Amino acid sequence: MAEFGNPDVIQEEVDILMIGGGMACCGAAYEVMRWAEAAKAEAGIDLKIKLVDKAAMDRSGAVAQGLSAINTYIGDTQDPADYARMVSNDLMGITRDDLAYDVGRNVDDSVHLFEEWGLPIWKTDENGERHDGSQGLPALKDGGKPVRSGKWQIMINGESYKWIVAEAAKKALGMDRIEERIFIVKLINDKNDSNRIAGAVGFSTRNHTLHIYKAKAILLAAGGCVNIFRPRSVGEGTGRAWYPVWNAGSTYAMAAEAGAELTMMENRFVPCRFKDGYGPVGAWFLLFKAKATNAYGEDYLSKNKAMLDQYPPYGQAAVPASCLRNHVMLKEMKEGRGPIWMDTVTALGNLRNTLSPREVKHLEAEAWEDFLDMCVGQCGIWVGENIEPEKKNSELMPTEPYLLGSHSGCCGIWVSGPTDVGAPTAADEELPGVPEHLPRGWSWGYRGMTTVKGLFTAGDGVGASGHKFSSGSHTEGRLAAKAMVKYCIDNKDLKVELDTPVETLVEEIYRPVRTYLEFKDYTTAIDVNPNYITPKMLQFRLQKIMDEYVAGVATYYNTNDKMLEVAEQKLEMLKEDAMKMRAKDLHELLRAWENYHRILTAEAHMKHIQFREESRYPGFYYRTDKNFIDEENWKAFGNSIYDKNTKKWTNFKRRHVDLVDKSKLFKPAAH
Ligand code: SFD
Ligand code: AMP
Repeated sequence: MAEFGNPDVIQEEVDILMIGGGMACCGAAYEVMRWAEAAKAEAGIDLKIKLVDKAAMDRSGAVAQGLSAINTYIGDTQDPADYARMVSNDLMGITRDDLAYDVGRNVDDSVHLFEEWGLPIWKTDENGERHDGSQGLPALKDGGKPVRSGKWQIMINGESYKWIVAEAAKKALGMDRIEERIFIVKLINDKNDSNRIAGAVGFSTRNHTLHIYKAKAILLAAGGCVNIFRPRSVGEGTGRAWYPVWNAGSTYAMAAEAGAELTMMENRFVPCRFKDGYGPVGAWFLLFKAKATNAYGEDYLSKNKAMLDQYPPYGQAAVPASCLRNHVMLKEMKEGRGPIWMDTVTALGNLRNTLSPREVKHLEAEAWEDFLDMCVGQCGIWVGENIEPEKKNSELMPTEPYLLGSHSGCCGIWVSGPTDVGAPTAADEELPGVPEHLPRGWSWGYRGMTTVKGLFTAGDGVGASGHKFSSGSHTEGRLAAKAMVKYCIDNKDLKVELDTPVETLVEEIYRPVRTYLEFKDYTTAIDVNPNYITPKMLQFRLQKIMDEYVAGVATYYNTNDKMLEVAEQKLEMLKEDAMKMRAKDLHELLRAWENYHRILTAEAHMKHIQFREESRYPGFYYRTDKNFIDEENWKAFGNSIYDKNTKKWTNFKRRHVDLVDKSKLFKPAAH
């Protein structure tokens, strides 16, 4: 009988393993069966497929609470090149146009599917009036007109968004191919080719079983990274964050340990959010046309606009990048003109001048529904503080940093782009530091494949793109699924072999449990013990280091070369001490490994900031020793490789190329 500390080991061999059950993996799950069935019919190949999620797919990942907008829908008045331009502008010029363009040309199909599966999408009628998605107007694919909150965003009634998307994924894949509550701890390389993937290992968070999967192709789409920085919410509020607290950097850490090349890990997202409840601001700025002001009622974005001229060309774009919007806000806060307010009162008042009474009522309800759909905690704040948004303004605040590749950020893994969108090749060979074994150029045949053979990613995992959001992540999952099937067909005779013996894997993964069982009786208080550290305490230590030395809120997002040196030493020791984490139950075992993933992700972030000798994202972070943007030397991808044996990082540049003309974005430079 399996017991705590002595799990049953279950081994399984599949062709395709999908890790995660979020938007990207739901997209992959939906898509993969179509291609797998074709492979069976046309080539007689019967692919074995499995999806594992650490949680329950109906409510797992970033869309757990639902959403009130789909932020990427191209529609019929813009094209994928416009989209690639917007992505580049918002991420200060260093993105992969091939990846963004590819998402742009495919994403609407996912949105049409969501609607077909039952997601209510707001519509505009022939008189230009807006309606909830349940009003029976034509579907988008039949010419229905969405309600655009912004140029790219459309409004939905989306509390049950994730249920709907997960249901379609489950139906397509079948429940016998899905295992929930399995936390994957690490990927395993191939014994005969260290740059090939061979499997993954994890454990059940519900019973004492350890799961080892052998797989030819793996889609690693376990979301972004939350809680590596000390959060603004402390005490009883700890755990309140904007992005999903249960996404702990597993994507970046496991890919790095498997040897995959990471890209733009210096990038982060510091969202401007409603203070304490973390309510998103997009609907307020874009749909309600609200303005943010400083404490003295000044519209600081207009007032400080000239500040952005020192960051040409991005500061001069018609819509300044998200980080630059933070940059002007931080000036107000640092110079003592806080707090910052979202002027909800004026915005809602103005609506009465232009809209019908029915529409006004609808939008006033939306003021609440926006948060009830995706961030219910913000409604708790409003109720608790007696805020009626039509009568009382709400405070805004830049949050602690998050690492992600699908929202307004672009850190992640370097992947193969589509084969048909101008992928530059060969030129990278001239660059010093690019390791020999890596593919040259931007496409090596399988969309979404990392530099490790057979390892794919999507959504938050794909770096150097961003602004995919829920719909684009689903799309990238679908693209990866198709490519994985192709990879399996092309490698049908491949036999992968795990490079680590099963006993070693069990020993390694259950180490925190065994440490606990060995030492727990040494003291009378189980949380105080010289032989181990609790995952919670280790997390506090990580967050303190990152906050104080790697540009967290404590220093107003400032760091410098010297602070980074200190962080480097402290993180190295923390990584060592992570081996002494204890797990007194399965829940703590989960926490222990989540924290290990966080540490590696944090280390990647720090190393990349150290490598990039400029401040590319003012408003997200500043290197005060290099407080400028250096287009000449740093308009390049910052990439890295981690060596799991030596535990060292190698950082290097990859050349940046614009495939889409960006001149449309900019006004002429001011003189
Ligand atoms: O308002 C393991 N997002 C928004 N997207 C939109 O389209 N519109 C919005 O309105 C958006 N906004 C928003 C958004 C997110 C959040 C949290 C809020 C508001 C409050 C962004 C999207 O949600 C996001 O882009 C996608 O969900 C990203 O998709 P993906 O698949 O890359 O990540 P995921 O959905 O979080 O899923 C991750 C999965 O991995 C699992 N997992 N499984 C096994 N082993 C491990 N070690 C694992 N680690 C994680 C998770 O359980 C999950 O299933 S707004 O701000 O603009
Ligand atoms: P958010 O609610 O901040 O996550 O943003 C939702 C969407 O609106 C994203 O596509 C953002 O890029 C966009 N957005 C948010 N605020 C602004 C703004 N002030 N100007 C332009 N776009 C914005």
